[in-house]
Amino acid sequence: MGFSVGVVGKPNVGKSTFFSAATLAHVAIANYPFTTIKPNRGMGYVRTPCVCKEFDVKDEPANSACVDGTRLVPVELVDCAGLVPGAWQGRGLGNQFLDEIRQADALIHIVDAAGATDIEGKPCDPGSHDPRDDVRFLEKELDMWLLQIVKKDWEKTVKRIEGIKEELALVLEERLSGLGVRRMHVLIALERAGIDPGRPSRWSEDQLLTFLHEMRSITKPMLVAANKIDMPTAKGNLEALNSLGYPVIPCCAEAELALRRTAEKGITDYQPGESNFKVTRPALSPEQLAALEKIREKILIPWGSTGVQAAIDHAFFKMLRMISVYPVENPENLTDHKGRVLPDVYLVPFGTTAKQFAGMIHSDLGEGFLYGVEVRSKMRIGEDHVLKDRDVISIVSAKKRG
Ligand SMILES: Nc1nc2c(ncn2[C@@H]2O[C@H](COP(=O)(O)OP(=O)(O)O)[C@@H](O)[C@H]2O)c(=O)[nH]1
Ligand SMILES: [Mg+2]
Repeated sequence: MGFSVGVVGKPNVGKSTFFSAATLAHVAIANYPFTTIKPNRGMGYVRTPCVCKEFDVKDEPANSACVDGTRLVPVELVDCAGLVPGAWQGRGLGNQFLDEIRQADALIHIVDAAGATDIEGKPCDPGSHDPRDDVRFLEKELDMWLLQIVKKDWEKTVKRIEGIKEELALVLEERLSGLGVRRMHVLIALERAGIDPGRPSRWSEDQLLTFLHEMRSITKPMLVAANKIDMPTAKGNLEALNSLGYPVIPCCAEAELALRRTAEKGITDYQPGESNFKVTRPALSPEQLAALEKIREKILIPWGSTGVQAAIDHAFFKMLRMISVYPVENPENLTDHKGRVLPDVYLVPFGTTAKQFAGMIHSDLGEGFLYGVEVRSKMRIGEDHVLKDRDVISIVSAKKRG
């Protein structure tokens, strides 16, 4: 639980606009888990087709919302400090930036696809800056930062591996646990870098860097939100951005913010992620109407959506491989102990077992786990049963929850 995605990038690319739009929830989600949080942390949500339609019930969501059969599940987003060259050496807000990245499980890299800001984020002639440089620059900053951390006691690390014959994967897991590095990540990165894990003393600095580059791309998966697609110079840069090996999602954060604001005020009927909206209140000036029509014609029709919601959904479902699971107490009428129908949905990592899931709902439920019921098939499931996306699960436990 508690996965978060960092919104990162150099200054002036639209990080705060993206973050404001994403965290401006137009539907009330009653008891979301992030009540006291820092100003640059906020709640956005992911969208998933709700199971209410399939089970043909009217649901009463509690920890999430259901709008026309789409479940909106709260997730945490972080508006990270702007990245400046030399952040890894502590330049600018470098330390704050890296600390925020350290805590994030995945990154949405906002890039000015229009090339209207230079490498430091200062405005320049649209089209004159190559946005691919921004991606390479972020990679370099993160890799150099990792290198610096690892090099601090590299001698000692080498001794542990070659002297005491400890496993490199175990040593680095221990050293870098604060960065979310697991043994498996180290092993995969070693394999990809093609270097000898038994003899780190023989690695060149380049090899060490290659290894850390691979490890970073596993522990901090990243997508590129190609922002400012409303600008004429953006379209031509998309193909180039696509060649860098990251998922690229065309995006117009400004349009999403405008649409969510009008929806909040009841001026439009707009659901984030949708390809259209309706003006519901006619009392708009011709200028306001024209601005909204422009968003429809220049963004929603040609691109399918503003890309903001798509980027968040992609980060949680495709990069972090989360699945949505609905716990219910009563498998017959899909209610909880208060009689609410399908009240909650949990986002959990793919691979979560029935017993782990029980423990996420309540520690007692996990400790006293007897068996579960997969409601769709009415089959009993054991503690090691691996859950699937959109499962509805009832847990039977020897301990009643609190
Ligand atoms: N044309 C255009 N401008 C945008 C878009 N998103 C943000 N901006 C503008 O870019 C500037 C910087 O935005 P901001 O969100 O403060 O960037 P940050 O420094 O990365 O947080 C502001 O003038 C925004 O209005 C967009 O999708 N299209
Ligand atoms: Mg900002």
